[in-house]
Amino acid sequence: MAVERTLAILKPDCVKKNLAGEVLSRIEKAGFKVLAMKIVRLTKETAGGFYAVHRERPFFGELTTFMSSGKCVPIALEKENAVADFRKLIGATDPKDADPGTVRRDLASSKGENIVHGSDSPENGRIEIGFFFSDKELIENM
Ligand code: 3AN
Repeated sequence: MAVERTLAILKPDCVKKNLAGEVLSRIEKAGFKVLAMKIVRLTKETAGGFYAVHRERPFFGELTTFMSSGKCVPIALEKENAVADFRKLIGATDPKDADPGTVRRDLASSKGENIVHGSDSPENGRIEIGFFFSDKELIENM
């Protein structure tokens, strides 16, 4: 299996509920290598840039308001099969549909406020990591 990179974001609900450590612990226990991590407060415009593919969706305003409502923790991760394994760890978008034992099933309250983001392909993983981290930040931390 190929070594891949994926971007996790611990969302504002995760940080506000003091669950950042709990989620990071689950990520580490699942074997992901943390390449880089920071804490940021996104503006509504920056959140809109990150989620540009969802611009036409009815929940876009709700999504960008939520993502700019508090601090987030973007984390660049690396592992074999990282994209699929991370999505398995976090579970389905709606916590009601997520498998038992997943981050979203255990900790999330709704489809909108679902604790954590994970990239949906290796290509988007690289693009999304580049949204938050420079090459220098990644290389110097490897
Ligand atoms: P995922 O994050 O599981 O890949 P996507 O890409 O379908 O899910 O959606 C992006 C983000 O938009 C999700 N993380 C979720 O927070 C939000 N979202 C998706 N569907 C809805 C919805 N019906 N209402 C509110 N927010 C939503």
